[in-house]
Amino acid sequence: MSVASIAQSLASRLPREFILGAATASWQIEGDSQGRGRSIWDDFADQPGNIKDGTRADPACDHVNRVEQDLDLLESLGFHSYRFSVSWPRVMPAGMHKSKAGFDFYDRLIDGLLERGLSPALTLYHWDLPSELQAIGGWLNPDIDQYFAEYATALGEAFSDRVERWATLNEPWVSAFLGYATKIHAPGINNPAAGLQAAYRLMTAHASGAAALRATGAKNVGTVLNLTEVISEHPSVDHVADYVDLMQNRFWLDLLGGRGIDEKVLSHTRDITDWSFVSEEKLKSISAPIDWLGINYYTPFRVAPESQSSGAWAVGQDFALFPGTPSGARMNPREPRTEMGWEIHAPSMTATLKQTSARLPGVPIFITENGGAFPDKFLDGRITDSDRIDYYHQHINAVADAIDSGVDVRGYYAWSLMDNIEWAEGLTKRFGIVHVDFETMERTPKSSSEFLSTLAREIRAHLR
Ligand code: PNW
Repeated sequence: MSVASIAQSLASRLPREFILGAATASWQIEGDSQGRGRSIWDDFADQPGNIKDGTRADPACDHVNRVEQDLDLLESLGFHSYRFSVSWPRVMPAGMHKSKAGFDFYDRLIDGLLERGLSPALTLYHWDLPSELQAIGGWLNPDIDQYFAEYATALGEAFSDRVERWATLNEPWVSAFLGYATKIHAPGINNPAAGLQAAYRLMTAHASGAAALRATGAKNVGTVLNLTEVISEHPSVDHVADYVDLMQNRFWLDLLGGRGIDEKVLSHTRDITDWSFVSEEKLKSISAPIDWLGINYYTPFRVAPESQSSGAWAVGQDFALFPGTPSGARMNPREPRTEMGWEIHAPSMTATLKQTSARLPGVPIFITENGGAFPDKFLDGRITDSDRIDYYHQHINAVADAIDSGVDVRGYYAWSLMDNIEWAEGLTKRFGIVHVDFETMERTPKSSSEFLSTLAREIRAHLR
């Protein structure tokens, strides 16, 4: 089948009003660190060894200086929506004072999207915390939810008339456990107790931020979690897989669903923390209804007995990221895998969608990220990334399967619009559907962008 006919048959499986888009995040693409305040990722990147290839904040994709060109690119691809994040230190350097230049930049971006027929989907926090807020404890500071609410108010006042959909946080699991429980990400703290406290405080900030946004008139307020199916590879490790599922998935959905913190989390982490920082009042605030939930899905987690593990390496697949995990097991991804070491297994995306809609019923879901890093090669000036097209094909089909079984999935965003700084992996992993030459900053659409572009047009075309 040709790529166009694959896109056509996929489109026929999706609702007519289904939203197809592409996603990015501020620190990964913007550059122009001189035009804003500092963030924890600038500080983290300055320390040799933290980012694999020594990549720092500049120039990234030089997006701030090339925003018109990037907007034209989004328009030419025919996407319905664009998911981006605001750099907190760009609009409020030091986390506190508003910067006119910072607001002007996002004004231009949002207006540029609307002029081109794309709906803006804005994430408030995709990991670039102002350094000054880290200096007072970052996500461990008991007042961090108030700072976040002030930031949310400022954004809501500026943009609530034009932003279609708001997300408070991106993947609090990553912020808490890669940033605080281990030192894979900024701020690089490496303390399991801190990880658990950060997880809770991030969610209190979600609550105060969502309320602050609503007070400015913002509509469609939700949040984004990275959820996945956790598969036990042997009955002897079922209890380990259950705990990983608890920390990866249920912990967050329980908080949002008003079920508090599971007894099993408390008992397994008893030697790490006493959770005395939790307040009933704040737990209640976290359970305020959200208008939508974003799921970032990439790969399943397979849990195998230590003795049966292949020892395969994969980014983020380590039990240190799940404080309190019982011993005796390992994460054990199967083939085929992407450059991140992440197993490609689309049925787990369907399973994740079904499981999530059962755990948080009645909340519309968007896939806010999905995609893969592959070893792209130029041939005669083109990148024919068939492996990435296959990945998108399989996973968007998996979304259609979930819709068929009754899950309310409203849209899907490809990660990512363009190659960018893949956090601690630096520029060594390319997730883009558009190639970026990091010397010349030239953008070259890959074949996968043509596939998604055809799909975006076909979804609307079967209206007629
Ligand atoms: C997500 N892990 O990050 C982020 O939202 C994106 O900014 C990022 O580029 C994308 O996925 C690809 O990595 C993650 O280690 C980073 O489990 C690491 C993990 C999960 C998600």
